[in-house]
Amino acid sequence: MMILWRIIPIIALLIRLTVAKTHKFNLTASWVKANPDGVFERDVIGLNGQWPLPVLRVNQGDRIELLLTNGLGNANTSLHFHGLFQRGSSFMDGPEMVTQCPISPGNSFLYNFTVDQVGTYWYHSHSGAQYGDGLRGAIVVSRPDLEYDFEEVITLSDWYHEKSDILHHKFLNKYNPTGAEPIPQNILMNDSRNITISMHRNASHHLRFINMGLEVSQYVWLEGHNMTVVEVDGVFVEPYEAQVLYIAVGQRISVLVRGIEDIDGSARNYRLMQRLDETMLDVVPDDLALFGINHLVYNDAAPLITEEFLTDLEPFDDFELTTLDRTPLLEDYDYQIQVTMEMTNLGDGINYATFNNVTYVAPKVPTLMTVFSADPDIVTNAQIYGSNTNTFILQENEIIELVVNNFDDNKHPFHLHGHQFQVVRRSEAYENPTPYNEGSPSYDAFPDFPMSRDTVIVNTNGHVVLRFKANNPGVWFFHCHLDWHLEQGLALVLVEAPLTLLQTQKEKLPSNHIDCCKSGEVPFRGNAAGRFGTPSEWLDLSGELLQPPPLPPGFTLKGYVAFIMCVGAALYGLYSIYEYGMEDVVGLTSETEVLESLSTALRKDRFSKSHYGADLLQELTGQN
Ligand SMILES: *[C@@H]1O[C@H](CO)[C@@H](O)[C@H](O)[C@H]1NC(C)=O
Ligand SMILES: *[C@@H]1O[C@H](CO)[C@@H](O)[C@H](O)[C@H]1NC(C)=O
Ligand SMILES: *[C@@H]1O[C@H](CO)[C@@H](O)[C@H](O)[C@H]1NC(C)=O
Ligand SMILES: *[C@@H]1O[C@H](CO)[C@@H](O)[C@H](O)[C@H]1NC(C)=O
Ligand SMILES: *[C@@H]1O[C@H](CO)[C@@H](O)[C@H](O)[C@H]1NC(C)=O
Ligand SMILES: *[C@@H]1O[C@H](CO)[C@@H](O)[C@H](O)[C@H]1NC(C)=O
Ligand SMILES: *[C@@H]1O[C@H](CO)[C@@H](O)[C@H](O)[C@H]1NC(C)=O
Ligand SMILES: *[C@@H]1O[C@H](CO)[C@@H](O)[C@H](O)[C@H]1NC(C)=O
Ligand SMILES: [Cu+2]
Repeated sequence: MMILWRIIPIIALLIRLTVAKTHKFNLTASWVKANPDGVFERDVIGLNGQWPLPVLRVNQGDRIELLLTNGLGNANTSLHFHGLFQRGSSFMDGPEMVTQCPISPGNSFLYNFTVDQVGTYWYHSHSGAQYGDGLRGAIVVSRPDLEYDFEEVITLSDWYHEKSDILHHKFLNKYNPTGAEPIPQNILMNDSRNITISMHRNASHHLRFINMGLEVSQYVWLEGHNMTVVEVDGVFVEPYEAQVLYIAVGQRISVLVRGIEDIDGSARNYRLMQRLDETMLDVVPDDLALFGINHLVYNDAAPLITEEFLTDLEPFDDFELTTLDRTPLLEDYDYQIQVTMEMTNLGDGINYATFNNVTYVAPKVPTLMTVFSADPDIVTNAQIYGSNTNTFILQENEIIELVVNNFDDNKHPFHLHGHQFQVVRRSEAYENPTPYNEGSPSYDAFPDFPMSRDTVIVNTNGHVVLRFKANNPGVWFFHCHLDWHLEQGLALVLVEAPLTLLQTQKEKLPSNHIDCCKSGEVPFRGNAAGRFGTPSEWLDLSGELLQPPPLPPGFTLKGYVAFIMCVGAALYGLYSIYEYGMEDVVGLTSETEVLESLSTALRKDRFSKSHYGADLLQELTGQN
């Protein structure tokens, strides 16, 4: 009897751990009206007519069955579960033309997978820059080992008044040859502005911050309170005191905040500040609110302070964090991938982003479908995945080192699907491109217990070195999460353990996948060009989608004039970029106007270093 009583609680615990729940969601994406910044009402993508979107709360081991119906009428869609590994279910990862066909209007797709992680994640459309239209929300997997009294999920984002597809067309345009990114119109917290959070004296508050923006990183700081960082991107870290957080798009940081202990009855309220990192913007329009002023409320009767609360914007450095489980450095890689990213113009005059001179162009067949339709003897051949997709084959269980050299005057948050990576080296920002120099005696040794996360900032003109173990067979996208840059092709694809993937996951692929391709008339068999059959047919890529040819060397007179017009128009466009409209551009026709706008613009660093070469611009304007 005694023994039985002792065992019962253990059995109860085991049952609780093993009886995982299935969370069913039946969601239709459709256009609804919303005015999150209180300034402008626009169409956003709601789910079942609601926006903002719900927080998906689950426990580790639970299953999510999310049936997504595309009720948009005029756009494809898809859903990615940012940060979740999708171990054994790589076909549920979501990015269109990588792991699935786009869900065309009127069709449905069932995302069905188990969540085997704990922490703060989010879901978002992975069709172009569509999540900027609001198809994004939080996923929270509760953390039983952490003690706190109250919890808040707090989302951050930049906000555009125009729809993403319209911005996309203006952005990827020969009239924008410098690739100036669209400037957002506002800054949001929790899809709103000026929000209030109830605080409790001497209580422990767990705040989960998620940057769901399209482009701009944000600083976050509190008046009168410190923060203890306990998690970044689903990775638990040794408690780390911080005053200022810096959160790039795609990243998450969870903190504990203790409510003020000895506050008397006339308790005042405090400010929770957020600020856009305007160094990521080409221009900062006068009327763009860089700050958001939000409130930590102890006393509803006390006033809310509406002035900005300023501080030195010195965020803690995530490179200094140590994972809570002190996972040691992955020593010695088996396979190293080095990529150099640049922004450059191709022959169509549009500004693209490249890795090793190749801009990602989606294949005709989703890459995972290429794996699943290939024979074992050809599936490991990188050639079938296309010559314009930046695809790398990873051998199962190898230690991979991924080096990213940033040859651009902006910082970029890179995100890897299917993994968390160790950040073993991250350079500072530089004036000029400074690639990784392996074995350089001037570098610090790699940390013994490196920081790990799924989205990392590469500093301006600097580099990062990332390591992970290829133990999750799948097709994983690695891309800049600054989504305008993804649109410019700043992506590569890792085909991880293709043979195992083919042998273990093909049989699990729901027929829904193929139906989705069929209804959208997207081929789902063959190589990147949609060819299959004999081995030589598999290796024949004729008809694959390719990037435009390079700009011709040296400009013809005609090209020269066209060039001036384009640059002039774009620079003019840049200065009226808040409107970001082509209408503004067409007004600029006289040569004088063009040259005037050019010389003004030359003061902007970014242009003098642009890929047209400073020489040409100097020649045009007579400046040095
Ligand atoms: C999902 O909801 C739609 C519309 O409400 C309904 O027609 C459909 O039967 C539901 N599907 C499932 C699987 O519950
Ligand atoms: C949806 O995707 C298909 C396949 O990529 C494409 O042909 C079609 O133009 C897309 N539809 C829209 C509305 O973007
Ligand atoms: C989801 O996947 C599980 C495991 O493969 C399967 O048992 C279940 O039937 C699926 N759910 C639906 C609605 O198809
Ligand atoms: C923020 O909201 C509070 C409460 O609704 C209001 O008193 C305050 O004026 C607002 N501040 C701004 C800047 O809108
Ligand atoms: C923020 O939004 C989420 C999701 O809508 C909600 O659960 C949460 O209560 C909100 N928090 C605050 C402080 O408004
Ligand atoms: C605040 O909380 C701590 C720890 O829970 C406790 O030791 C302390 O007495 C509390 N202070 C007050 C003023 O309640
Ligand atoms: C915040 O941390 C700083 C530095 O550790 C310390 O000086 C300060 O007293 C702390 N503030 C609060 C409100 O705990
Ligand atoms: C990219 O192209 C340039 C010019 O053709 C060449 O110098 C450079 O080595 C190439 N870079 C890579 C990484 O292939
Ligand atoms: Cu980028």
